[in-house]
Amino acid sequence: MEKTILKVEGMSCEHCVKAVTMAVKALQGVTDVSVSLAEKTVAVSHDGSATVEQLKTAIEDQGYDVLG
Ligand SMILES: [Cu+2]
Repeated sequence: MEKTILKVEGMSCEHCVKAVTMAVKALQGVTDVSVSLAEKTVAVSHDGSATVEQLKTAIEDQGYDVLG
């Protein structure tokens, strides 16, 4: 199991949290998604089936900027 923590700009409310969580959880091998609005982070627990690039794309597709 891997844990990837991404810095994400633009999330401001529970709707954003839900949109990002749902989008990332839909990717293969993702078991848990934890969003912190205060720290602007998205922590993803996954088995490596989805690449970090795919995680980033899923978040960007929802309209948010992934800084790293
Ligand atoms: Cu929002």
